[in-house]
Amino acid sequence: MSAFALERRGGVAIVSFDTPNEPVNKISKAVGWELEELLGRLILDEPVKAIVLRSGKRDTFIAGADIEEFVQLRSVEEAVRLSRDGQLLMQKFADSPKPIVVAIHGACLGGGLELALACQYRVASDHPKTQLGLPETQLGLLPGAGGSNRLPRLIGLRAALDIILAGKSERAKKALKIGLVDEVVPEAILLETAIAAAERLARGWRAPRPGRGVAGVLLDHNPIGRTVVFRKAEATVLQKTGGHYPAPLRALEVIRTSLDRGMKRGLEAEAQAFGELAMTDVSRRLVEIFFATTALKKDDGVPSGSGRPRVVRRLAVIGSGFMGAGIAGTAVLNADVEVRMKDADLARVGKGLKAATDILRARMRRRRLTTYEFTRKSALLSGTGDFSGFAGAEIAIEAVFEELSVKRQVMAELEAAVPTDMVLATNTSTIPIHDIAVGARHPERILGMHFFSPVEKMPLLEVIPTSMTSADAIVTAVQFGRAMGKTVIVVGDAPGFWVNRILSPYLNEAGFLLEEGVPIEVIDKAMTDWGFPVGPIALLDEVGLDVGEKAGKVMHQAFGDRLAPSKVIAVMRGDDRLGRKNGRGFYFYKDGHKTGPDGSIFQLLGVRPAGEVDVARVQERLIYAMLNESAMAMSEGVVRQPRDGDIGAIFGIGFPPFRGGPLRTLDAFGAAETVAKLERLEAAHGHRFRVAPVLEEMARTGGRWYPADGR
Ligand code: T1G
Repeated sequence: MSAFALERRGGVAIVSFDTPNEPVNKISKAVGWELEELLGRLILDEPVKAIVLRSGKRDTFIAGADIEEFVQLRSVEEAVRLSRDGQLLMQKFADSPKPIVVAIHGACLGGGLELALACQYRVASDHPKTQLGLPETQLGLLPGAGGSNRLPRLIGLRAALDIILAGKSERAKKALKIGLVDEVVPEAILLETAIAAAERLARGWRAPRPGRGVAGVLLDHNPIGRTVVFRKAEATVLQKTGGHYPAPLRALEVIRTSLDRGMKRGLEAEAQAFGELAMTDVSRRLVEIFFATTALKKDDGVPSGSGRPRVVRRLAVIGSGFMGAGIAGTAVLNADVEVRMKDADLARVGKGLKAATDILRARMRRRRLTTYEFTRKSALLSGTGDFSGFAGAEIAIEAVFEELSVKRQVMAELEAAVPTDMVLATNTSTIPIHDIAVGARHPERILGMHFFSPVEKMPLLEVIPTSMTSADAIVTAVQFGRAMGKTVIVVGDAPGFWVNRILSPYLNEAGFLLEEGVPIEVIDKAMTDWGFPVGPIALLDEVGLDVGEKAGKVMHQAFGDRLAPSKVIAVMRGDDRLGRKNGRGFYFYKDGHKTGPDGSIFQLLGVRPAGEVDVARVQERLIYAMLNESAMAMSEGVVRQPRDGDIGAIFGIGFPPFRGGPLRTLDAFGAAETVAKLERLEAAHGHRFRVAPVLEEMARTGGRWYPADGR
């Protein structure tokens, strides 16, 4: 069945792209051939004077080339061929003797935008779902169907680099401003506007192109200015990626070749670079992450059909502190639900409401929220000093002090105040949910929702059911977490759940290294060099040394001496150091910004800072502490499959995406090699490095966490 339907309006042929049985339009090889054949027919069809290309899908235009086809590529040559074919298809659109107008509503990404760039005129709807972008670098690739060559020519070098290097999308209004689209109209008149433009173009009218501006002439359109731009862009890429991601650097090379040596050479360079990048392990890991996160969007954590979700229209939040306000603001921002916040006294409620509103205000300042949306969403927030207004909520989330007795009391008060079918969620970072649910009259509706701080920025949510939680409650919490914009993993009700479980030995090891006098910046740089966004010491300051101390105690109590924390945090707490939150931690802070390591902690610890440090050994101890714990937690069923463990680590603690997560890293290292390394570490540093039994088993049997073909 064809992906394209044809309708005629006078001299305008309207082509509707609607891949049958697919939720989104993708440009696969087959679709590309069909599109090329259709275009050829329309060009020869004398009555047709112009063409409009639109999507038949409700909220997506074209999601790009078919990523499924990349994972089947087996050689650079094959991948180069795929890119060349894409370029040739787009060139036919660019060379069309009849004007082609694209009517864009919804996601217009990757090859979809490259197709739009090859057309003569672009009209977009002003709907929030209309996003235009080239996300290829997020897959370890670069725009390989002409986009790396066409975009800089259309919108200028600097604007093009912004879009291609970060792989980000722009909403229609911004796209209009930078010249990526020619018109932005409400969806209701999108098609008519595109048809009118097609008719004008057929009569010889040409769209006015925005001026280049002084900066454009000085920087984008002259070789010396371009050198300055490329040098700055390369430095920024290296600073952001630590050199671990080749795609943005290759994109810079290709764009430079294209602008300095012409489009023909530029397209050759684009196809070659695409081909080489498609064969890199980095791209394979990033494509795996794409498919894993997409699969998680459909995984409610219970056997399909076994849970009936409640549609959440109102959220109740107990505790209006940092986390409670973050949860409230994020729920209003992304899930667009009413939120009622409660705290012991109205002054705290007022502070919480302000903090939640500030999350909306920050988005408005960055033009990711209109003033109207800000006002409307702010009105969804309300506060109370009692339980008034809670009865109308479908779900309540408590985010009170991380203390078992306090959480138990809140749950008891909640149960007494709200209907028995309301889902009651507790935001706790380590305390087992079944301990909090002790004594509950309806434990079937109680579960954990562990958000990460800051809530509005961190993408992961752990949903933690107890053995008594109902499937309805689980599905309701998972789908609401997703509506809040989170990637949700359902994890087992064991201390630390998944993320804090694998983080615990890693942070402990960082403390032991400090006790040996290894400088703070050496430890943190060792791990940022390995690919983490921040090092373990900086992470402790961010999370808060009080939180770290509490979590450390819970994990030590639960897992015994193997997870006994170093004495460092206790010493820091003794010196009233909380980290960023009180401006005194392992680092100095000025105006809320980290300024540098505070070496005075070594006097507190009574150790001399070490001179020479073997950084590779520092990396080994920290990495293997986390990998070993990951294997152990996996074997205990803390997460249901390696995919969830890897996504949880990447989205929860910034585990380097180019490595694919701790389980993919264990597969890359190999079980036998990992066991040997851990045995050496145990001999040197004690039983905390004792090999997880599952790894010994895998070393014997050659076992892996993922099938050898990588999927
Ligand atoms: N290829 C293959 N499958 C895709 C796909 C794609 N480009 N986009 C989506 N899908 C599948 C997805 O796996 C899921 O499958 C279903 O569609 C619904 O997706 C040559 C080389 C468009 C914003 O990176 O960002 O073009 O699980 O649940 O929430 O230069 O999908 O149902 O079987 O995410 O409404 C660049 C990726 C490709 C965009 C829609 N394009 N897609 O979100 O639906 S590389 C992308 C998305 C490229 C060229 C280069 C999102 C979406 P299943 P979904 P959604």
